[in-house]
Amino acid sequence: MVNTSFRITNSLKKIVYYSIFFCSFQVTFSQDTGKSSAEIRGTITVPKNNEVIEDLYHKRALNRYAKHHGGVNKTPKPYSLSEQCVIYIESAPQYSSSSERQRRAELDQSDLMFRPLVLPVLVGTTVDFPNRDELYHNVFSYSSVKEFDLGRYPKNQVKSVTFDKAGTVQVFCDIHTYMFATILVLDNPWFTTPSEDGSYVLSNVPPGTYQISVWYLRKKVDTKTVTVKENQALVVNFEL
Ligand SMILES: [Cu+2]
Repeated sequence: MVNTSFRITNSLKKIVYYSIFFCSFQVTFSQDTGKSSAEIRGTITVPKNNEVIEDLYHKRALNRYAKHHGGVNKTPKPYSLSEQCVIYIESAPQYSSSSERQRRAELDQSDLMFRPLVLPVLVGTTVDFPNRDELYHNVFSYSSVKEFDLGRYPKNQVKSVTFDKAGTVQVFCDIHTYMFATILVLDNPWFTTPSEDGSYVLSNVPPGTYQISVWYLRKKVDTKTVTVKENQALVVNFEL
């Protein structure tokens, strides 16, 4: 009898120990990966008139060299909202380097335009700049975050740049002066682009108080201070 009750007590102890072990393991694991059930979601409403894009199309159509190469006879595919807009947290606590964010991205040159118009990347990302046009492009930036000049290169050639410092990089083409794009090099993985209906979700955000910003076309257009709690789905809408 004594033996049996001893065995039961011992088994109970083991269960308690293992439970504590697994619980603490899960908490540690969840903190290490930056995983949290909190999220920030909402809708971004953009103005109907898009003067920046209209101006780009207009200047592109006037380009003599492009005309000569048949570049402007083709109507370019309009930019989707996800190619024009980025939502991101300005600065966030430490996150695990095992973040699922890709460290490779692409800024396309096609139909005499860069695609997307704004490209968000995590610091350390290498961006490929493929030329998909029947003519030469010359991608460059004088940005203090990363200065580069890729020189002239023809169709199907790809040149790459690694962005190892956070900040804003304005990208241009030396041949087609109206071509522009922005690379947002961000120091944390909590950024996203909206769907066509303007909705967005920032998932697995650690609880805390943040500045959340919206970049639209050529500049940062809004910043809000928000506090998100554990297990909360915080709604933050933007009207630009
Ligand atoms: Cu060009």
